[in-house]
Amino acid sequence: MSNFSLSIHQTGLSAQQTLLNDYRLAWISREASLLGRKEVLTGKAKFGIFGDGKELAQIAMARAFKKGDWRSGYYRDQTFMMAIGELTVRQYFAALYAHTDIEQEPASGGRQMGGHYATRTIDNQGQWKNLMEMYNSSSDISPTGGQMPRLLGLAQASKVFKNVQELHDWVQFTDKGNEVAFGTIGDSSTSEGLFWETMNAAAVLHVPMCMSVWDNGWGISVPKKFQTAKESISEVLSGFELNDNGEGIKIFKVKGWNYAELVLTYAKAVKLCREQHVPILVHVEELTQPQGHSTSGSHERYKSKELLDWYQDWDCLVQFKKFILAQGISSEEELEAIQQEAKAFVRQEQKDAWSSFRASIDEDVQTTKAHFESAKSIAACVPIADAFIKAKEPGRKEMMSSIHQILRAAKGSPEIQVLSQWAQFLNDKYTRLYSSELYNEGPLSVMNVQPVEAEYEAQAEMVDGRMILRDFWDYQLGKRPEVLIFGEDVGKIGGVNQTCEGLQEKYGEFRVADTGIREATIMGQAIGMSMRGLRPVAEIQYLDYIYYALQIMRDDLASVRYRTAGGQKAPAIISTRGHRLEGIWHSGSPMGAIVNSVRGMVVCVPRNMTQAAGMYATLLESDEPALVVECLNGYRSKEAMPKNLGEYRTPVGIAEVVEPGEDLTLVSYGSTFHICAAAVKELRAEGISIELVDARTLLPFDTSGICGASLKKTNRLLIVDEDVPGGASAYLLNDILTRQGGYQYLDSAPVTLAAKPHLPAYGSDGDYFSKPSIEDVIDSVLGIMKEAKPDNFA
Ligand SMILES: Cc1ncc(C[n+]2csc(CCOP(=O)(O)OP(=O)(O)O)c2C)c(N)n1
Repeated sequence: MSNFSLSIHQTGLSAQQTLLNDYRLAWISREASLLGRKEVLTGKAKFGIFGDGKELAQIAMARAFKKGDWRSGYYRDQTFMMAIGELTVRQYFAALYAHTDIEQEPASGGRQMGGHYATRTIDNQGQWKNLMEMYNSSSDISPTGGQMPRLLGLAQASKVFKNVQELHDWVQFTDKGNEVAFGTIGDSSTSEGLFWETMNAAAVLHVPMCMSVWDNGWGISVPKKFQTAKESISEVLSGFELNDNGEGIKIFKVKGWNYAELVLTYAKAVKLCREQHVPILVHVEELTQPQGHSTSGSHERYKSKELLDWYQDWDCLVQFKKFILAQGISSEEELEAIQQEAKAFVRQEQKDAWSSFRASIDEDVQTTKAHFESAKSIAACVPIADAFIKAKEPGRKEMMSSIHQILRAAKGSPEIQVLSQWAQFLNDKYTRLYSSELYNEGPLSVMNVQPVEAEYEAQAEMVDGRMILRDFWDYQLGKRPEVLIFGEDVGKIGGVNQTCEGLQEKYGEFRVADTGIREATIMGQAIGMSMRGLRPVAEIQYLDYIYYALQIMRDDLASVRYRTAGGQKAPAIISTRGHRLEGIWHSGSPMGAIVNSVRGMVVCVPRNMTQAAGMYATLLESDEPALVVECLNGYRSKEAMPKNLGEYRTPVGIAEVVEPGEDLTLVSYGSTFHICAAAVKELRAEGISIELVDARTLLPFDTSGICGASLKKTNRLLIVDEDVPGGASAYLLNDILTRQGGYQYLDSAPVTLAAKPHLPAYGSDGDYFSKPSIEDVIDSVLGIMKEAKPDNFA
C-alpha cells in the first residue's frame, strides 16, 4: 500500500462509513504505537513516545479542526495528526528512525525525536504558503508546557485579523480571524507555570484558543495527587468559568473513551470558540496509557494491578467497539477484520519506511565500501576496512568514523586521495543535513537586506533618543498593517520610556497594546503571531526580566527554523532595554548568557536610538527572529533626527569602525561604547591612537571581519562590555582571535574588561564599582601600552 493520507476530512461518506473509518484510523494509530515500541526495543529507533490510549479524543478534536486552524500540542498527538491528513504511517516511522529526507519526514527532517509534529508553512525559498488551504501545526518542543505560550499567540492572531480592518484581505493567512488555535497538554504538565500564565492571558485577551488536557492521571511515575490541587484541573480552573458577561473560559469535561460524547463536545466547544472567540478548556478524563509513558522503562514498576486491569476494560478502543456494536452498525467479525487490516497495513508501512531510511544511507555506504576495497592495498587499512564492510546496517556515524580511521592509517598515501575527496563530499552533505537552517539561508536572510544610510537636514533637529523610536514606529505602523507592538505599559502610556507615545490612540488597541506582567507569554504572543504572517514587536520591559522568557525564547523561538529543517518561521522581534542604569535588577547586561542561549536569532546591541531604529528597519525587511537591546540610558540623550526615518537601514552582522586609530583596537557595544568613546578622547590627548569599533550586533557578529582587520593593523586588542567576566566579552574575543584568525597579529596579550561577577550594586557609587568606568578603560589601555612601549608609559 502507498504512503496515503489518513484524513478524516472526506466528504460524501454515510454516518456508518464515517464511524467505521474512525474505527480503522484509531486502530491504525494504535498499531503504530505498538509496533513503534517494538522498533525501539529491537534497536532500530532510539526512543519512542506514543499516543496510545488517546485515539478517540484526538479524532473528535480533528473533526472540529478546519483548514486555516492551528495546533500547538505535544508528543501524544499522532492520531490527531493522522486524522487531519498531515501524518502518514510511513512518516510516523520515518521520524522514529530519524530519516533526514524532508519528503519522508516533513516535520523536522529527522532532527526531532518521533512524536514531535509540524506542518511545513513556508516553501523552499522561505516564503509563506497559503495557510488557509492547509491544516496547520506549529512545531512541537519537548519541554512540557512549552507549547503553551506559542498557543496564545496563535490564537491571538485571529483576534488581530478579526479586528484590524486592513488585514481582512490577507486571505492567505486568515478568513477575518475565524481560525481556532488548538492546544493539547498532558494533565501533569498543567503543573507548569506556563500553563497557568497562558490560561489567564487567554481569558484576559478573549482569544479563540481551544485547550485540551489529555488526562491519564500520571506524569511518568508521579500520580495526579502530587501534580494537581484537588486532583482535577477543570475543578481548580473553575474560577475561570465563563460568566454572564462573557468573561473567562468555557470549561468542558468529557470521558476519553466515550466517542459520541467526545464528538459532540468538540463540535459545541469549537463552534463557540470560533464564532465568539471564547477560550475553551476541554478536560478529557479517564484516558489510559496502554504501554506506559515511553520506551524508557515499564509502568508496571509503579502502577497497581487494579489500574492496569482498568486500562484494559476502559481502553478507548475497547469502548469504541462496544459502542459500534451497540449501534448495530457492524458485526464483531467485521470489526475484527478492520483491526487485522490495520495491523497488516501498519506493518507494511513500517517496512517501507525502514527500507527508505536504509536506502538513504546505503547509497553512501556502498560507495564507501567500494573505496575501502581500494584502500585495502595499504596493509594498515585492511582491518578497519574489513570491519566496516562486514558491519550490518551501519549508520552515517560508523561510516564517517571508519573513513577517518582509514585516512589516518593511510598516512597521506596517494591511493586514498579519492577517498579523501569522498570524505569531504560526505562531510559537506551531512553538515547540511544536520546543521543547516539555523538562520535563514534564502532571499529573506537579514544578511541580504541592503543597508541605507541615515540622512540629515543641514540643520538637523536634536531630539531625545526616544523620539526617534517613537517616530520610527509611527512610520512602520502607518506603512504596514501587520506590524503590532505590545508589552507592559506599551499601550496607554506609550511605554515606560515613551517610545510608543500616542501610537495606541492613532493605531488602536489591537496594534499597540498593553499586556499583563507575564514575560514568557509575551514571548509566546510574538512567536504565535509571527508564525501566522504578522510582524509582532514584543517588548520585554527590562533586559533583566528577560530571564522569565529566556527559556521559551531559546527552546521555541530561536529553534523554529532549525527544528523544522526550514519548514516554519517565526519572524518575531523582541525589543528590550538594558545595560547601564542604577539598580541591581535594572542594569544587568547578561549578553553572554543570551547569545549562548538563542543561536538561531539575531541579537542587536545598538549604541543609540538612531542605530536601533535602523536595525528595526533592517529586521522588518528580513524574516529572522531577533532581539534588540536598546540602551536604557539613551532615551533622553540628544540625537540628530534623520530625515529618512523608517527608510534608512543599519546593517546587521557588520561591525563599524567609529574612530580610526593605529595603536590599539578597542571593541565595545551598547552603553559601554560611550564610556570607551570618552576614554579614547582622553587617551588621544596623551598620544595614544585607538581604533574604536562598535560590534553593533552580537548574533551574527562581525561577519566581514572588521575587528580582525583592525587588529592586523594595530596588533593590540581590548574588548569592553558590562557583562560578567567571561561573558559576551569572551565570546567576542574567541571570535576575533580564532574564527577571524586575529591571534596571529597580536603583539601583546589581548584584554577583556567586563563588569564584576556580581549583580551590579545600586546607586551611582555602586554602579561605578560594579561596571567598567572611564578610568578602568584608560587603565586597561595604559596597561597594554606599557607592556608594548615601557619607556613611553612609565
Ligand atoms: C520541562 C520538562 N520537565 C520534564 C520533562 C520530562 N518529561 C517528559 S514527559 C513527562 C511527563 C508528562 O506528563 P503529562 O504532562 O501528564 O503527559 P503524558 O506523558 O502523561 O501524556 C516528563 C516529566 C520534560 N520533557 N520537560
